[in-house]
Amino acid sequence: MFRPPESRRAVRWAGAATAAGTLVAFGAVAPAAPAHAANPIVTHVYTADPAPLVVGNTMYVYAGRDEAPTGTDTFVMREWRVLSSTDAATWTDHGARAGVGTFDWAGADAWASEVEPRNGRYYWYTSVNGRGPGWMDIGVAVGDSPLGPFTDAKGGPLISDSTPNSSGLNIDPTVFTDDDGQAYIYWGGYWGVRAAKLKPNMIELDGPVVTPQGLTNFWEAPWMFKRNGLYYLMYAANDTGGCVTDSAYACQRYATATSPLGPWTHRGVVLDRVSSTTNHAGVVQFNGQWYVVYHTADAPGGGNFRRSVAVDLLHFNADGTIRKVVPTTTGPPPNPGGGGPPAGTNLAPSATATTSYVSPWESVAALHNGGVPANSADRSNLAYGNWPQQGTQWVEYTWPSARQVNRVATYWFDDGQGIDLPASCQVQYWTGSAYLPVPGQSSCPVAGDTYTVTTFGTVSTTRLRLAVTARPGLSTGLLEWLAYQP
Ligand code: FUB
Repeated sequence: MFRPPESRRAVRWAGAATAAGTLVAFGAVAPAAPAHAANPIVTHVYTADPAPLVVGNTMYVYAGRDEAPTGTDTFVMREWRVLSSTDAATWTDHGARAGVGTFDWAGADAWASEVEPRNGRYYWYTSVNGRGPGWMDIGVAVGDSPLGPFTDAKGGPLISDSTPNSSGLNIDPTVFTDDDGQAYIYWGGYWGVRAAKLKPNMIELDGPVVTPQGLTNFWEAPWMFKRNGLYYLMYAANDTGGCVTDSAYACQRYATATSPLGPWTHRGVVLDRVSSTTNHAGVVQFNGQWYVVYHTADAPGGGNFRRSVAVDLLHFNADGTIRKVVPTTTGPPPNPGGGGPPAGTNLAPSATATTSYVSPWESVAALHNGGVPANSADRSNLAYGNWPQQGTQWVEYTWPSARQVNRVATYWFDDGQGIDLPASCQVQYWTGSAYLPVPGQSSCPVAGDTYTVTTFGTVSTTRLRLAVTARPGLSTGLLEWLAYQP
């Protein structure tokens, strides 16, 4: 088995295998009072290794609990807790919902976990120290609701050191279900990432364990998700080549692939080193906005073995790459939903955006980068603006082949200075030889702080244009412009 440098083991893993403890009942703990909107998201206990999951209008975060006393240089982790929020800003701790005692065959170390839903059930994949040969195993518990109760789904490890081609450290499962229903599990530590298909029962591997290629400098903590048909794998790395300067720490790198088992293409660092040596994160879309959930040592009295979960916004560029996370102490603004874009198939992400003019400090990529503005002055996810131009300017989407479109949704940008809501606007399409107003266009509303929708008769076109006329002496801008197929 590949071993990490002694210094690294001493800092991060020493003694963890002897941190035994068993909880008898989970979910019996009275929920703590709702926490404040700030990072870390809860501070009455230390929480680590967060795994977000959205069910309906609620974001759940599954997390281990760090119980190490001050000055203890080892993990003391015996339970997994569930936190929830309906706005990604204010959190409720539902207490321990599973623990080492959930698994008769386990003895210690409730390390990183992740929950995956299937057929109305919730499968909780956990890293835990089994009492068999070797150290860490991956177990799976199941419950009928996101809060459980959870029981052992298998009666033994899903993955252990005796699993052929398993990782040097069988920890940190991430489970992803593709659109065709096939589920995949990635896991691993000590630079050994592994993957396998899961059977529909979610408790057996389906085929061999493979070693995915292209996950540059993988150390541990994989997290898989999909966006706009592209697979993403984010993971902790601890190299000193652009990641960290001290390999006891880690950053989060990410890679993309066009198929779920890779090969992967490394894309860069998405989260720099945090205040704890370990760096473990998950990504989720909630009420139209993307979030990264991670841990730090930032809570009062915190440390490498007394970590706390934080939440921040995650932003994508128009080409699908991820902008580096900006950790905050405030956390994200409340996102209670309802302010998101209209339902339907939005064709904007697959288009190329151009404009008659964009201010050098703004970006036309803002139009279709999937942001959910909190209001018309919210430029946190890029903004398009054409100050100091006046009169009529335009933005345009171009597709490589004709698309059918029958409505657009517009979120206007108003910076309270030179950029204001426009006087009027008109949707136009390219006929192949000229731009014409789309037929039967409803009014082009110019309200602020909301999406406004313009409907029209279906056009089939490679180019859709929005001509925007400013109020006298002012310029105009947009935070999002969406184009829907019928
Ligand atoms: O919390 C214990 C271990 O630390 C996790 O399994 C790793 O991902 C690291 O965060």
